[in-house]
Amino acid sequence: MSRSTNGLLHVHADVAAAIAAGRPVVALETTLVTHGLPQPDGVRVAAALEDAVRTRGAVPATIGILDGQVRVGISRGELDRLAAAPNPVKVNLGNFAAEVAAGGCGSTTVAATMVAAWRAGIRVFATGGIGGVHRGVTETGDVSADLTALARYPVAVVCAGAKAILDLPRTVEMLETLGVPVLGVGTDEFPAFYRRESGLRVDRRCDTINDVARAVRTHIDLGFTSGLVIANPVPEADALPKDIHDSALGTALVEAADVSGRDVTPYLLDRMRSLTGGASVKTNEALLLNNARVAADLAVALSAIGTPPAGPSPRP
Ligand code: PSU
Ligand code: MN
Repeated sequence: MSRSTNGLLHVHADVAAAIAAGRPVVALETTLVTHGLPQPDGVRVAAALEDAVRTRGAVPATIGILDGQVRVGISRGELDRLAAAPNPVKVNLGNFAAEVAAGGCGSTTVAATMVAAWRAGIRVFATGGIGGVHRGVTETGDVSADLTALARYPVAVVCAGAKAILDLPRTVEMLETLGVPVLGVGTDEFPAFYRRESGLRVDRRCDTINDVARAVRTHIDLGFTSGLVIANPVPEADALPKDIHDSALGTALVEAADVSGRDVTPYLLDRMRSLTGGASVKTNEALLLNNARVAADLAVALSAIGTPPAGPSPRP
């Protein structure tokens, strides 16, 4: 595979050409593939997300770490290798550099994917739901590095809000504290991943993708160096029914009492899967595809109004 090297990044040739020409590119993460979904769903969904991005006229750049190389745009075979690894490392901000230095393999979380996307000059990224402030934070102090990355790197993250396993009111408060804009795609309400409603507000509702693109562009032009949350609710028909959702979540949270650190999110997502008889995985897949499509539309709209200069923006 031919690829260009930008410092420590290994950017796939197709992705590098699109970035250089200001054509639309969408970053995709790999932790949801290795830790968020069971196999073979993970690899199948990853390929479907790439197809969804291509169908809407953008170039997908799935990001992961292979043999110490930060890959921006990985092939299907490489994705299979990552997914087949016995214990793939979940890479966030803290363990990123050491994993690369050691020549290891790992999947990138939202936080790690944002860093790689930003360094490569990609402005738009699609995931399922961002990490945030965990329930019981006053005891555990568990706050996802995704929030730290959102405060630091100017990438628009299209997501179905934050995962409902989290403390959503505290997560929204933290985004406000960090100065991360939260734009609702056709909604006033911050979405709750498997469900559309949370009772919490977004900073601003955007009813067209051009409204979102203008807000993102203006955020960058004003010199903000933070990311943005583009909150795109799961389609109504794909949302988990409230009773099923609430009872599964209640049980999963009780069961997770002894789980800590990086294992918490994968554990809860897996418990939701079995407690809903697999329905949560179908919902997760549907919201991921919906986010990939909206992210591609956003990348196309941004490219049409003139993407900000390629490459990382200057640090303040
Ligand atoms: N979205 C999904 N499934 C996932 C994730 C997001 O639909 O598994 C992953 C992302 O990679 C995110 C991570 O960064 O969950 C959050 O983990 P933590 O709470 O440990 O920071
Ligand atoms: Mn954590």
